[in-house]
Amino acid sequence: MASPQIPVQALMAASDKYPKPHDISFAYGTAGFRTKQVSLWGDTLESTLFRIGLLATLRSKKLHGQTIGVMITASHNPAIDNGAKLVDPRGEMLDASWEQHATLLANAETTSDLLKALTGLISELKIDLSKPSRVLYGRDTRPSGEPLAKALRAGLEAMGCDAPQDMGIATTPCLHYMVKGSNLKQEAQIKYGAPSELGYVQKLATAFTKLMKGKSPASPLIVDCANGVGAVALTKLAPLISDILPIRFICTNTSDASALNHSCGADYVKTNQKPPPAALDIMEKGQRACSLDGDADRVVYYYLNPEDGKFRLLDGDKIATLAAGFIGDLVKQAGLAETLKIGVVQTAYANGSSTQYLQYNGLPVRCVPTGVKHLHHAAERYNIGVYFEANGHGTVLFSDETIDILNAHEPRSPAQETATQHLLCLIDLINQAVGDAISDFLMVEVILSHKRWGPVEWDQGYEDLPNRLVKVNVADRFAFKTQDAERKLVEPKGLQERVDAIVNKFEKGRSFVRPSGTEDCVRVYAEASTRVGADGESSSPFLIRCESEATS
Ligand code: 16G
Ligand code: MG
Repeated sequence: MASPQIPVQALMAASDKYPKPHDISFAYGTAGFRTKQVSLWGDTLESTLFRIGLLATLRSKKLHGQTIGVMITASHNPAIDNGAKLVDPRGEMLDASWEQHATLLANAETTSDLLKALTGLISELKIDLSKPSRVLYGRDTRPSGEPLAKALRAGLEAMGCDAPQDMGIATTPCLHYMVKGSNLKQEAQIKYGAPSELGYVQKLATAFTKLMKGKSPASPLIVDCANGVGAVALTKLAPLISDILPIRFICTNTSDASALNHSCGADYVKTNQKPPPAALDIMEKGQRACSLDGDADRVVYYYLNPEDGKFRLLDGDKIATLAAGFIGDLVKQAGLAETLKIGVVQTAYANGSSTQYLQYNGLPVRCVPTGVKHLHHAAERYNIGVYFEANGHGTVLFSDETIDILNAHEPRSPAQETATQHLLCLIDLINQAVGDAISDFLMVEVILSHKRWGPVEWDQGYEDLPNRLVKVNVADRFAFKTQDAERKLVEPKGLQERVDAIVNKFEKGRSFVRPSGTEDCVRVYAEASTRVGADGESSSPFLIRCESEATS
């Protein structure tokens, strides 16, 4: 029997409705495709979403009908931006080798170019079109999400996707969770939880309740939802845990499209090093607050110092050290310190003090390039891999082997038994597919409650080195090539030596330059033991140039 062919006529007719804008070229980068839309209601990315629909169907067929995910979001970016990324069957980011296929399809100028590119891919990748295909898709609260989802659906239909499933408005981590769950065999799925939004909420609430058993209820936590989808997700979860964790929500306005990430959210807090105005209005000294980003996959904590009222940030590095320390102690208490090895994965942005603190506490630390996929893959190599970017993306991964070891473990004492049970509950509480702001803040709350710590005690582990991150507009960011997990520039030639010459003059000085993966600029990070050092000597032509360009 001849193998099925591309449904050419239907595909051409559908593709003509989504012409590619001629003046834009698209690139599948660190966070998938991302651009500014013409208006809040979109359209720049419609042709791209149509083509993602085609590619997601092909990816599913290539993987014998396993569910592939598509998330429509521009995360912490302004409301007028939007984006989309593909999610692979285990709930992880799209395999890097397929990123170029996505870019290729997105940039085909005409319908016939698109058809040619598709035919080429199908034969090069040996895709059997008779295989089934399943694609699950969701979007954040941006108004452009709806037309973009429609374009995606047209692409799925044109390629003959058997089972397109629309989650509607969803958080990025919930979509990752569902993709992972959908691809599990029945028995594993029963343990994992139902691959639905409700299944996820119940799984988190149950694990959180078990871990908080016997602990006194936490004091109220302020949660800034960035006026985004986190607010929607939390309306379902919060009532289930309100007895043990009272939450004061702020920035929950999802009906005003332009409010998203505006003067709120994790990126605002991390970049400006201050609380959102809405939090400042209600924060008491010493009270815990946290901010999610626009698609709820990133979280940072902060508080006002009880002594002087000054803002103190507890970022991804602080979350990583808190989690690694707590989980490390549980592993020891369970009697498994010799069996289960913990590792921490960071990027060059991790504050030098956090790295030193982890190493001092005997935890191996690895540095990888920026972007969740790099951290995730590196963390998978440990029994328990803790990974966080300083900006608040991150999670803790427990390998399959670790889960088996914990399930089979025969504790020799009640203390060992309790610690083992806590570890097993943490696996349910912590999203195993990707970092989730909500699951992460629940984890933080559990740890603080077990340790009877407030934010001050948590913060005492180490003091961040003063640091500075600036954005520099350059003619060609692709001229900047890095190595050693982005910590060294190899091109333009001679620039790294100039950076080193300045850095060497300062105690604990460290600086790196890397091209952004999401914006047309390069980023320059510097830290030193003093604020003056991190900002750079006044005679430093390099840093002065960076700063003036960044502020212009
Ligand atoms: C994307 C990445 C994030 C990274 C950021 C860096 C994912 C899901 N997101 O948002 O991890 O920190 O890019 O941006 O991977 P930059 O390359 O513009 O500095
Ligand atoms: Mg995000």
